[in-house]
Amino acid sequence: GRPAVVAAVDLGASGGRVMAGRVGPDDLDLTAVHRFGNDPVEVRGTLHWNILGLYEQVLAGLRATLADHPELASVGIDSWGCDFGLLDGHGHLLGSPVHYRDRRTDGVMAQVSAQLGAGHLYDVTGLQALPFNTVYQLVAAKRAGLLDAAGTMLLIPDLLSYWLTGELGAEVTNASTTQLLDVRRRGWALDLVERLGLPGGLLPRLREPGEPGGTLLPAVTRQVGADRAVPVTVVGSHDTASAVAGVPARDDRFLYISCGTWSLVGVELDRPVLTDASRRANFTNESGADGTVRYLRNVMGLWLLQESMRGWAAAGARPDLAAVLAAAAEVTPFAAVVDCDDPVFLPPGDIPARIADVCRRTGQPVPGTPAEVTRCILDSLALAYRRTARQARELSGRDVDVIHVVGGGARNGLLCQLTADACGLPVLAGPVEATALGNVLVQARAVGAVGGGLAELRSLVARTQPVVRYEPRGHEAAWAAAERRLTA
Ligand code: LFR
Repeated sequence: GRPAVVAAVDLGASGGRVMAGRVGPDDLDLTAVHRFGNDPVEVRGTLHWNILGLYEQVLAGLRATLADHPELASVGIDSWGCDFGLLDGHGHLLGSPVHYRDRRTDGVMAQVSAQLGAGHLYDVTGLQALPFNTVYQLVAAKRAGLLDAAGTMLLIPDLLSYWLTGELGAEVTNASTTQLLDVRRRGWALDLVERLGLPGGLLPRLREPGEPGGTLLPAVTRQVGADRAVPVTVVGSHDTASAVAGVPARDDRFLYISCGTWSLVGVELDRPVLTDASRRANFTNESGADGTVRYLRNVMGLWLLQESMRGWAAAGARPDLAAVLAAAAEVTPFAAVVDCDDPVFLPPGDIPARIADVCRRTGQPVPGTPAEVTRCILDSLALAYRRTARQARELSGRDVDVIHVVGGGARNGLLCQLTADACGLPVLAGPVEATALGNVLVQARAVGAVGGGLAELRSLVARTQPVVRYEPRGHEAAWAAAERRLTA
C-alpha cells in the first residue's frame, strides 16, 4: 500500500475531535486538527445532545483537515453508543437526540425484561442490561408518542454520516449496543422489535466496518471547501469498537480497559459467551471490527471524576486536574471505597454528595476535600477493574498476561499504577487516542494504504505509538481486603 491521509471524527460524551491520520505500511501518524466540547442541553426537563452544534464542529474539523490535506482519501465517524435520532418519512430529524443519562428510561428496563424474559433477551442479543440501551429508549420514546411520525432510527454516527452523504445505514458494531441485534447472526432481531410493538421499518440496513459509506454531498463538499466528493468509509462507529481495534496488543493474551467517560473492561473473543453466569455478571457481547466479539463490562469510569470536577468548578473553585491528582496520590489509600457500579452514580449531579451518602451508609469516613474524593474514586475504580478483569478471565476462559489501558485514562499515572496493583498484572498505558487510531486504521485498510487483519493493524500501533509500562507493586493482601469491604 501507498500512504494515505484519512480523517477520523471521534465524538465522546465529554468532547469531540477531528484527527488527520497519515497511514502506510510503516507509518501511523495522527494529528489533532480540531477539538471541541460536547455539552448536553436540558430543555423542559429532558437532557438532549446538541446535535446541530456537534455537526457544525464536524464540518469545521473537516474544513480544517482539507485545508491541510486536499488529497484526503476518506472520512470515518465514531461516537458513544446507544443514542439515536429519529427521521420522519422525508428524512427530516424529529427533535434533538436524547442523552442516555436522561431519566426517561427509569423503570423501563425492568418492564421490558419482565415482558420478554431477561434470559431470552440475553440469549438473543448477548448484551448487558444497561438502563439506557437503545431498546429501552425506543420503548420510552414510543410511550411518549415520539415514534408516531418516525420513519427511521439512526444512531449518532449514522445520523452524522447521513447528513454528510445522504446515505442511510446502521453500522453493525454500534448497532450491537441497541440490544436489538441478534448476536449470533449479526442481523437485526426483528422478532424482538415486533414483540415490543416497535415499527418494523425503523431499523436501516446494517453495514460492516470497511464498507464504502458514500461520498460528501455537493452542498457539504462546498461547505468544507473540498475540490471533489470525498468518500466516507464505514468504521467501527461505536467508539469502543474503534478503541479496541487500536489497542497495541502483540498477541491475543490481553485484557483492555478503554478508559474515558466510561471504562470498558474486557477481552476480545471469536464467539460470544451466553452462559447464565455471564448474564448474571452482566457481561456484554458487543460486536467488534472484523467480526470479533468485545466481551466486556461497563465500569462507571472517569465520569465520576469529570462530573465531580464540573461540580467543583460550578461552585466557584477552580480545581486543576493535575494538582488534584497529585494531591490524591498523597491521600491514605482505601480510606473509603465505593461500588462504582451503583446506578445512583449514573445521572448527572452532585457525585461527591452521593459518594458521601454511600460512605455514611457503609460506616466509612466521608471524603471531604477534592483530593480525598478523587482518591476514593480512583481506589474504587481500580477495585472495580480488579473484579471485572477477574470475571472476564473466568467467564471467557481467556488467559491474559497484560492489561492495555487506552483512552484519556492512560494519561492518569496514579490510576494506571493502582490498576496494575489491583489486578496483579502489568499495565501498558496508551495510546490516549486509540479510538481515533482504530478509526483511521479501518479506513486506511479500506482505501488500500495498509493490509492485513486486526493483528497487523495492532502491530502497526505497537510499532509507532508510545506506551508507558506500570508493574504491579504486589500489595495483593491489601487489595483483597479492600475488595471484601465492598462486598461486606
Ligand atoms: C463509551 C460508550 C460505551 C457505552 C456508553 C454509552 O464511550 O460508547 O461503550 O456503553 O459510551 O453509549
